[in-house]
Amino acid sequence: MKRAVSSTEQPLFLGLDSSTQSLKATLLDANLSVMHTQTVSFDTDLPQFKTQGGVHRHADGLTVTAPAPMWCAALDLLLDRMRDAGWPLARVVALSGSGQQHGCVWLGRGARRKLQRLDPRASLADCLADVFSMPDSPIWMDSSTRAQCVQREAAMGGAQAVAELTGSRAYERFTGNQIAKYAALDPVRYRHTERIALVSSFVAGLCIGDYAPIDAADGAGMNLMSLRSRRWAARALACTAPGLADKLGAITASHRPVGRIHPWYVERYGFNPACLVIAFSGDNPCSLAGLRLQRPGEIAISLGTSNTVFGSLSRPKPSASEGHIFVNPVERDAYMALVCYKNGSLAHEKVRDAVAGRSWKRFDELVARTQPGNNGCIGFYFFEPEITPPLLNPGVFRFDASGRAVDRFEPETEVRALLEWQFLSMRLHGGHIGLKPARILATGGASVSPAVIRVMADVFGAPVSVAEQADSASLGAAYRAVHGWECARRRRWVSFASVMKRAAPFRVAAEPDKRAHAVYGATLKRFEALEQQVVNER
Ligand code: XUL
Repeated sequence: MKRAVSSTEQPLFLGLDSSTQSLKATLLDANLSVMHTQTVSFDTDLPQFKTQGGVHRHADGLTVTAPAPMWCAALDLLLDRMRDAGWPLARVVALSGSGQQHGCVWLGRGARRKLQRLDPRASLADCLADVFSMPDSPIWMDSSTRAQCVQREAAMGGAQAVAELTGSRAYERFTGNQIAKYAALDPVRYRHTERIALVSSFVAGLCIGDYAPIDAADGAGMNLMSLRSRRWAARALACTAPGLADKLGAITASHRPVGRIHPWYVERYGFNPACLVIAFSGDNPCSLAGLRLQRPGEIAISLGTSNTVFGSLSRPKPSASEGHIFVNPVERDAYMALVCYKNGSLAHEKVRDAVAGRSWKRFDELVARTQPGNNGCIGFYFFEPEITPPLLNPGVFRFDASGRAVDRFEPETEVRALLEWQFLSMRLHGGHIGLKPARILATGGASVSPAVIRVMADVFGAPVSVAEQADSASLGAAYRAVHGWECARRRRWVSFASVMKRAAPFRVAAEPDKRAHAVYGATLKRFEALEQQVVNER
């Protein structure tokens, strides 16, 4: 099976996305066209891990973890499916990947040796069954580290100082606060932990059979890295846990190779032994690459398990009140601004199930029966503790046109209220950190709905294009594989834009309606005041 790619065969590129609910793969040809995609869904394909939506929610209502061994089993299954479907894996010259951000994987003493000595006769799950010093990985949905956030912010000179140093004030889900919690809970386990990886760098490590460095874009979501120098910030490490720098390893630029694929993949699945592995990154940085956001004023709205709104920035202004600044994974010396919502697709589904008989079609029909502005009705649907605005005590709140709290809306009012809440909130909070769109690129499951796209275009007053492949993170990972490979091949920085010239342009799916946009402009102040009222009352 071992052979190099012959000069007559077109090179191929692979992107992996280890997201909250699934592991996906996208295979690209040399013209950047998608040849194949494949998915493993954690709940249904790996029922032995007993996850719901890919996670375990703990009894305190705040702690959320995912079983780290599941990510190995998922990669085994994904590789089997790619092989069984006849993917030409021997032609893959580079691969890269994406991971849900902030989550961490704790690897015990001896894990590195086990990674290096993967045995092609056994699965990853079997080879690596006992490498985890903490098999339940805290993930981005966790909100249990308020105490650590308060303590670390105080140690670093306050929330604004932390935002300026790391790009964000201390957030519960950010890795540094999680490490502080678990290191204090069990210092012996912490001492016996050889490496703490992010989900992204962990899966990269599975591919190279070694510890892989954390890339600067995902590293910015830890409250541990200096945003400007792209190195670990001594002040942030000092107030987290002893000896942390050694356990975190190096930081690398996102376009850099981290190694070649391990022989395990060559022997077992027929990969090309020369296949380069480009640094893996976070799912939002990878989506930025997948949506090819380049011009100022282009912003992305990703409607997934989390909803996010983000865009590229050259001069970031980190704020203690909201949003995050990460490093841009595909532009040198650039940044990306992001606002994240926990109540994304699961909130959307809950409302659909309650009033639209579990049908997206019916949901959209109901939306069409109402007018922009929803006759003054506004709702807030916090089924889970929320990140934006920060709210640990969930609940659903509805207000009629006179601002009176009401218990329920008619089904058609309810569905529109959900969408208007999501997009008005993005306009409000995204605007605060400089995300003012001239053009929107929408991605994620709900972006296929015309009703969703219409409300989005009208709320923002900007044309919306929809990515053809809803999973922009795995596509973006594959694009980054191409970009990293080009840079490595030419031994110099090559601009991402020049590499992406070959990709097909996005088509506009909705133009904004001026009148509807004016209604939303007039609603925004009222929306902001009601949101503040809800936050104050919780
Ligand atoms: C971003 C965030 C989520 C996760 C999971 O800050 O917490 O978007 O990356 O998708």
